[in-house]
Amino acid sequence: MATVETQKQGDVAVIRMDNPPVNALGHGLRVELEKAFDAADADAGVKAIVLTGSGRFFSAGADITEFRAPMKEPFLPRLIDRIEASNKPVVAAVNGTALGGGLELALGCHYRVAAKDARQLGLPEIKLGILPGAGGTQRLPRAVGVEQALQLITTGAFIDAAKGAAVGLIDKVADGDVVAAAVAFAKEQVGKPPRRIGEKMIDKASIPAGLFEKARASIGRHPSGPVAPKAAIDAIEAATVLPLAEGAARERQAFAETSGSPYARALQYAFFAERQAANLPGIGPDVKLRDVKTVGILGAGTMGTGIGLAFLNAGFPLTIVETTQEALDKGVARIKDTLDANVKRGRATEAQAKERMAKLTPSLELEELSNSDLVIEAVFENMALKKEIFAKLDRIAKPGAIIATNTSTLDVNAIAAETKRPQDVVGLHFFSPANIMRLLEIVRAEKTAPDVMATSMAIAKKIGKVGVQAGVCDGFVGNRMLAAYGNEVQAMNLEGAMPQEIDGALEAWGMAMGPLAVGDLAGLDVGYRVRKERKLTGEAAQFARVPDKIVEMGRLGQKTGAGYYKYGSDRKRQVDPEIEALIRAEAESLQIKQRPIPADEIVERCLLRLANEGAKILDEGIALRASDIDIMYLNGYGFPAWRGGPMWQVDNVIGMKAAAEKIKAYEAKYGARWKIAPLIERLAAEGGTFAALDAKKK
Ligand code: T1G
Ligand code: NAD
Repeated sequence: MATVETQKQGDVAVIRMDNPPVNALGHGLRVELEKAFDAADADAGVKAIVLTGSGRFFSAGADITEFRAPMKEPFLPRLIDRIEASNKPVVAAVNGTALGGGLELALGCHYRVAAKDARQLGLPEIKLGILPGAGGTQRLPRAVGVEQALQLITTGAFIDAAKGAAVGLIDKVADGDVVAAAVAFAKEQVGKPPRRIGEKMIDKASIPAGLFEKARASIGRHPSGPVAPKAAIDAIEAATVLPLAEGAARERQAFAETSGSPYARALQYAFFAERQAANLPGIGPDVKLRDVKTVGILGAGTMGTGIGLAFLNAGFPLTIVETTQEALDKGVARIKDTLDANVKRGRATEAQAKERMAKLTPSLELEELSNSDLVIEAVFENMALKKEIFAKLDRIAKPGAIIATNTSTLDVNAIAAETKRPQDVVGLHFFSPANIMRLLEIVRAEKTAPDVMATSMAIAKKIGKVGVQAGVCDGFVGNRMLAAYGNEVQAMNLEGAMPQEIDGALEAWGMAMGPLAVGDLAGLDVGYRVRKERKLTGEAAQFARVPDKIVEMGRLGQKTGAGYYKYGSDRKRQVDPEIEALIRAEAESLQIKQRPIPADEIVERCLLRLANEGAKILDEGIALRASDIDIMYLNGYGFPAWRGGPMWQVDNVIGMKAAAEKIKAYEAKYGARWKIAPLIERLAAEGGTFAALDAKKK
């Protein structure tokens, strides 16, 4: 329940917001805030006002859950205008996170004093497909300058108190108690005319020529989609030519327009879906987590080194084990190079890189992992090898250690059965590059203990990953759907759509990278090894002929300079007529009559194959929620967040009924690979949705 408490310190009224968990500025809090300010303004004994939050939050902004219903008075913009209009100096004591409407509230105060450890200051509305709607696009450029405001608002990036002070957002950084510092600061302002940011007119001479044109031109493939970034730039430009009231009216209009867009709805769905993914039925906060302080990794190849970096960057001591000195040195060098590159890119300091490297212990001895609290195996994708290793780890690893496999497709139950402690075994399926990709598919085997699942979820958060539970089946959730998606791509290849047309259509639709270019990036040999393990037959074997031939030509993708595309030294992809000729020859040998395939058909077939397979996975209980599947695709497979995910697309864009009809039509045309998922058939008949199904599980 939202509460606002006012406590007088001499002639300063300290107003404290308390609305757990993040002091979201919901209706209840706004009502209490207005009352508190009215009372403080009316109290003759009050000469100044300090506004602060509670715990680690000043305020995380507007209450996103209220976006689905008409907003109720007092509206946040008007409440902030009212605070700025106060004739008594108002100082925000920014005790911690101040985001979105929370920072806009602080900007409505006449001064801002921040706690030294306040690290999350920003206007991240763009990540929700909207723009700041309570004066942020008008007051921030007045406070920090137009360029800085443009950068902060169009990226949604967070800055800390020190940076805030450097750019003029924060007036004072408090070493000790921030409220005490703010009260002292407020006392110094008594009797002086309040400094109202909103009244300041921006000096046009301070705006570099062509700034807004450049900003519009660089929007390109913004992760928030095509609408919100432009609206934000337009609103900030309005601040440079209009007084606050008119600029704020433009902002509110743009806010209303962007809020209604499907992209904003998709991004807000993704916000909550990501948090929902961490909730595992039957595993409550009462489940005690295992204490994981040290980590060991087996295999220092593509994945082992990426996973290692993710843990080193999060401060974990790491032991990494290889079979040969050469492989070990190569892995350690890759880790060091990446740490150094992060320093060059300003993502880490020299000291941090040194500290992380110092926490790395390379070894050729498996026994070195006997003290690790968590051991992650990332060796070749070969069942016999993994079984042999888990049998050894069972003897070596300490009691209570979590033993994880990074396999991308193999049966984790069978791997766990090689140990006498299957309850300690889990699949921790990272995505390449593992130090970058946010998704961590946490594969729950039949005997995986609840505390191992809960601990794995907590570790995911600690290393900056989004943990999502998956059950055991071939390819788990993500790669099983990827196989269906890839199968349809190969079918369209043979039907006449060339790699650049398929990748082009999906990238224009918003995918970070088309599926064939992704294959070249990850290495076509990974898929080749998986197909050989699977011993494909029938249509699937036919469709695999092109990718198999490409690999057998030694074209493994970027790492060999050629795959579906050719790659120059700039790693830019080039269409290769040799591949086109190979695909056409294969089609001819399979008597497949080729035709041009329109881009929207390419996109639709990929989406529906993904969602159809996702629905089967959901029905089998391999995934807990449709929203989990979407979160996997947004964080592991380059699916644009502003498109919500394949399941969200069926619910909100294609429609369940239309999806069922289209899938049946494709089944009639192409056969069994398009067999409709019983769940889609059922939901279409009942007028149901995946979202309604998920809601039933809450
Ligand atoms: N509204 C409603 N609920 C929120 C919320 C918000 N703004 N922020 C967080 N929650 C819930 C969240 O769903 C979770 O719930 C719990 O709080 C803890 O969050 C006019 C219109 C602040 C960095 O974009 O980025 O202001 O799962 O698990 O990892 O211009 O939450 O426990 O039930 O994420 O410590 C702009 C969104 C809003 C910030 C904390 N604000 N929040 O991260 O905890 S739009 C934002 C975050 C706006 C104005 C516009 C993060 C966080 P549950 P958590 P965390
Ligand atoms: P890789 O070939 O790059 O690296 C494997 C490493 O394991 C090699 O350096 C090898 O020397 C080492 N190794 C082999 N046997 C070993 C042993 N007994 N002890 C210690 N080290 C040993 O392969 P990768 O791409 O890193 O794949 C590793 C695992 O991760 C596989 O199971 C793969 O399916 C999975 N995976 C790969 C990707 C990807 O995109 N590459 C993504 C997710 C998961």
